[in-house]
Amino acid sequence: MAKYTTENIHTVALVGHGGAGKTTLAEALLWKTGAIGAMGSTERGTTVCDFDPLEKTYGHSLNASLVNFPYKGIHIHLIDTPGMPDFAGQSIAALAGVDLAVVVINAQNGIELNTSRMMRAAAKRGLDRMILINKIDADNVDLPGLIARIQDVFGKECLPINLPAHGGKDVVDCFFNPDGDSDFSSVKAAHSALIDQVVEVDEDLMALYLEQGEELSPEQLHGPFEKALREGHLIPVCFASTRTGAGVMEFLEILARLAPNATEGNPPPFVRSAGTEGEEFHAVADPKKHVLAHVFKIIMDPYVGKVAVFRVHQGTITRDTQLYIGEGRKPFKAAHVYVLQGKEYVETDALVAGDIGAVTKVDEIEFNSVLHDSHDEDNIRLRSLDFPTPMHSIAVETKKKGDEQRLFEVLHKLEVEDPCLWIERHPTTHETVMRGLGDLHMRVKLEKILKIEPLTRGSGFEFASEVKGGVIPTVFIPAVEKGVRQALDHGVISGYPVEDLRVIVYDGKSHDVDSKEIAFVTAGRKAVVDAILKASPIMLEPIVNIEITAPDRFVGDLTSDLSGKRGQVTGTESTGGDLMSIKGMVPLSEVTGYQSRLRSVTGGQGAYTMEFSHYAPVPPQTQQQLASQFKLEREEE
Ligand SMILES: Nc1nc2c(ncn2[C@@H]2O[C@H](COP(=O)(O)OP(=O)(O)OP(=O)(O)O)[C@@H](O)[C@H]2O)c(=O)[nH]1
Ligand SMILES: [Mg+2]
Repeated sequence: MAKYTTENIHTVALVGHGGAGKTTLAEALLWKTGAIGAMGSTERGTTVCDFDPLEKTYGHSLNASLVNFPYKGIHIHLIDTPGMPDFAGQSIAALAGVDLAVVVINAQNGIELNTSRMMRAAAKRGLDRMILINKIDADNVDLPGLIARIQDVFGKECLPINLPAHGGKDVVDCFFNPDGDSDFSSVKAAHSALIDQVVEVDEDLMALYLEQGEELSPEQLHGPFEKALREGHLIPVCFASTRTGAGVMEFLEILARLAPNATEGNPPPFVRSAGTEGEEFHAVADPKKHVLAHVFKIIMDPYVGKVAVFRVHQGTITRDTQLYIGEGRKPFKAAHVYVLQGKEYVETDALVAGDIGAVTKVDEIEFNSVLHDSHDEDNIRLRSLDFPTPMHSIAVETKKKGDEQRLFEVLHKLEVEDPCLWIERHPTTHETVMRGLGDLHMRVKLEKILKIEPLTRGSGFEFASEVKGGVIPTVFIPAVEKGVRQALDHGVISGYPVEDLRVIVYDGKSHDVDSKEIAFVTAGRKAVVDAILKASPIMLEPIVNIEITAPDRFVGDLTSDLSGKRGQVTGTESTGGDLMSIKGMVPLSEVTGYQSRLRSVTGGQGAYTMEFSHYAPVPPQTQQQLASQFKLEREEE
């Protein structure tokens, strides 16, 4: 059986923007607790969490990875998530596995795009939140200024729980410690601010505190502290440098002593229903109850097969437990249960409520599946998380004919691992399209697959012949179809393929001597162009909501760049420090490859996200412009 109890399990996700130091922090914690003998680094590609070869190439996390370690009798399950916005699918999904989200902020950059996004996502999920300001060793950091900005943007509930001391070489606790020296602010003031905030959630304690006027003990404060976290009434802020090690032990102490245990977080939003809505179901983190576990991550491991990573919310899973999936038709028995440590699967006897573990080789399990061991819990599901809609798409095809099925299998594997990667098969063109969150997202996924290249468009229409009396000889009907296809493939008004169309040929003429195949091809092409032009066609294009974050000195350049791309700026606001967020709407066609545009405008200091908004007709002058340009090209042909 497990060597620890549900009350001793703390589950934590490290989230925040790319490059903030999450993976290095996870590594430092593993090292300090003795789980590893030496500390690796993401630059050298030697960390436990970034084990994927592509993560080593890019120097960034691309997947959420799991580690666990004991510290002072507490068992900590930690999820290191990717911070780059393109990989948000993995970081948002990880929130369903934990009770506490620690948002790591890079002291040099302040609040960045994914800082705000993950703060919001964690709050929406009802998670306890904490902020860790990392890289306090770096030059030119303004920590008091950053605290002020954090409070400005995320609220006065963000209060330092420790403070840098001795020029950032140390970090001094302000929660258990009522007094002391620090680099700025005073420990005493920070301590009272924290305690004041905590007692606000407990009237009795507040009365006692005011009457007695004496120090409350950590034991007295524990319950109210957890309550304040649950209610979002307190968001502790701590400091660290994972490079020098300052604040790492202090953070570990906080994780062990103050992070919620598996019974102290807000209950996960389960519902009992066959649909998405339904009556709420309260899982109770009790190892003796029926099993209820939720799958928040799927790994398609080339050696192990399908791996389902889940959080046990109720009950105990052993290797003999018979489990049902979702509506509970067919049970399966997990031959082995595992705990993940980076890339290692460590077999274990039992996973209790609060634990994060995995089973392998069960094909029916999907992302978001609920596993249970009694029909009493059939049709329980966890409310879905909000994922950004993948807006970038590319068509993929195999070089060799006959490899399509294999390609589809490979793409499907990528899809089941990532909630923000969609693979679609176009029913008429038979085109396989991959949709993701951005250029980088697509690039990384494509690097996983070999030998793929952009598709030449297929034939997206239905063709029928209703020719009567043989006015067009049957042998020439395919020629007409060929001409029609040519017209549709090359576009009629603008050079974009025309899709979803039914063309019926019903009449024509032929001549015994002059009728040649080429004549029918041409006739078919011209007839379609004519018909479409007579229908006064309009062109529609997808419009996206875009949010850009960059230092304020670039705002002018970025907004005018956006306007130049037929975009519309709907608002700009400060997100703290010198960072500004620009929101707007822009046609998708104008922002393909925006990543490199943004990089060149901001010198690599900008980030952006976008999601689909709606379809809108292209402006008349654009349509005209595209049309006349196209006409010119056609004439040149
Ligand atoms: N100066 C300084 N650099 C640090 C510190 N912590 C991490 N770094 C460096 O910052 C860079 C990014 O660190 P990572 O741990 O990979 O950051 P991450 O948050 O995991 O990034 P993503 O995986 O992209 O989300 C690396 O070059 C680290 O060596 C720190 O405390 N001080
Ligand atoms: Mg990382």
